Amino acid sequence: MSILEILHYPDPRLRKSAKPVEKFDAQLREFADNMLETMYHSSGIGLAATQVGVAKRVVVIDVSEERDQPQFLINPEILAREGEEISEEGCLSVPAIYEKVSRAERIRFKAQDKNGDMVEMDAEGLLAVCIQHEIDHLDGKLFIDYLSGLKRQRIRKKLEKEARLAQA
Ligand code: GNR
Ligand code: NI
Repeated sequence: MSILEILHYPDPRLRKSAKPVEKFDAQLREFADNMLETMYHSSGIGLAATQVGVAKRVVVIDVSEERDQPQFLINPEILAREGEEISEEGCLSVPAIYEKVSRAERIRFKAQDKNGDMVEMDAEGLLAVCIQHEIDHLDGKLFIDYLSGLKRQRIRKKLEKEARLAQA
């Protein structure tokens, strides 16, 4: 297993739209396991393949307190949305920024597991927020896109400065 490098905004690779997974083979399972290890290593509750520079529709999630309930969502799709809820979001690709975002309160979604078997489920609360956040990543979208242009520009300048300092 290995820890993958997580891209930071404004890296252009975060804006790519991910392609559906077609082959459910050992390589996919190894990649998904590496994503899970990377997510736990960074103390995240979710991670999309886009964030590690891979344009495939693979998501890992674990919203449990004990960090022992991993979920692998391959080719995830939202089938229905209900209600609206505002909650504070963060993102491993937008480090140390937390802002309020409005999302559907409940969703019905489908996804394939690591073996390619289709599952259909309902989600609410933090899990629903996380799934919506991760599917956005697969479509090249970030939670800061829901903020004002001015706020987003401030965040971009801050992270660009941090990237320059890390380089020097
Ligand atoms: O770890 C994460 N926490 C989080 C908190 C509120 C809403 C969404 C998230 S997802 C984030 C990890 C991440 O960046 N996934 O893409
Ligand atoms: Ni994120």
